Amino acid sequence: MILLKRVLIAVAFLGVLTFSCCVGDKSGIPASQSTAPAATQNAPKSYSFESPKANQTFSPGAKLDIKVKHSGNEAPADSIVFYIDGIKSSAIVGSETATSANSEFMSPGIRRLKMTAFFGGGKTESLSIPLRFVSDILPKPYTYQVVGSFPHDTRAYTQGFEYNNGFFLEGTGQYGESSLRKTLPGTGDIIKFRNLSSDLFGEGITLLNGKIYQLTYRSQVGFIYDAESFEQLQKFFYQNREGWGLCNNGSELIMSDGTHMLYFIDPQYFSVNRKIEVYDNVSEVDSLNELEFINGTIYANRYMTDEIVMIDPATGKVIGRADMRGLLKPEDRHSRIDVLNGIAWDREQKRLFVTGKYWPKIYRVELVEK
Ligand SMILES: [Ca+2]
Repeated sequence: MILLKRVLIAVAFLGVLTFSCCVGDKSGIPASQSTAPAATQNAPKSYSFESPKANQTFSPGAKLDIKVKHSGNEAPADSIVFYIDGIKSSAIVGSETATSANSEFMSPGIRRLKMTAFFGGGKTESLSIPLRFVSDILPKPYTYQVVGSFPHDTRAYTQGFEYNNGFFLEGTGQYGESSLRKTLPGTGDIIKFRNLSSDLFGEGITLLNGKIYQLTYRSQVGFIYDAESFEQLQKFFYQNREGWGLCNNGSELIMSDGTHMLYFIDPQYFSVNRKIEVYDNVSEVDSLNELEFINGTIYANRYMTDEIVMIDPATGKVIGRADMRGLLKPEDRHSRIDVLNGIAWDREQKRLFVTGKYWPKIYRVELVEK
């Protein structure tokens, strides 16, 4: 059933070409709502992009060569202004058809290049195409060294994992099996435990200012507990179709939802302060799952992989990727064993712990640049 997650995360880069044509109207009433003759609204499109092409891929910083084509019987526009994601980036006048724009300020993701042509008499015409910006950074490759191991409950379908003050905090998933728990690293003993209602599938957790936040998979609801007593303090709601991983940067919750997006959320009002699109130098990096914020970098498991990616929270660029293959030894596999998921950071002693769903062990690892 969990495999259904894969189905819902595909992000297709289908070109959506939008076009609008309107007659200048100081009344502020959109042309579609005005009484302008139908012939005006269906006027031939005067301009199209020759370059770039819709969905063309760029690295931030690349010079965007823009070329437009004028067609039809109408006189050329007096001027054309170009915008990237709403920011004025270039302009041409008269019969010019080519210019360039700087994309240095672009962070990775799908951005829209829009042209607005201004004609004599106040008529304007706008056209926009999506462009795809990937990262300009080659992620550093990492491998790992196992420094130690600790017992892990093989009934724990790990969805959230943190370390705090001598204990692991763990949120588990599956309907009827979901829980929040606090365990002792040395023995695996469960010190505190709380079940979720059997109609909820627990997901990521994070500890912030004495409160534990826990997401659920498809119920679009999260829970806040007192970190000491596990008493439920509050519920919160989110728009993402699915909740996956959770961590925090000390002031905001950072949430994944199975896509390549990460959301920075106000922990009091649950508004989305901002979001980033996670890209490496080739494409978007999706299936972002359990998260950890370590020294200003977001570490993320990628669902169904043995990979942990390191993400710059300012830009979404993947700056490193750790190949964790071989961490779980054949003798530790059992019939219900599932994927690597769970990254916890001990800030005081600078120790990194990783585990997986139903894994019998938690590993303390050090990541080593290849
Ligand atoms: Ca974590």
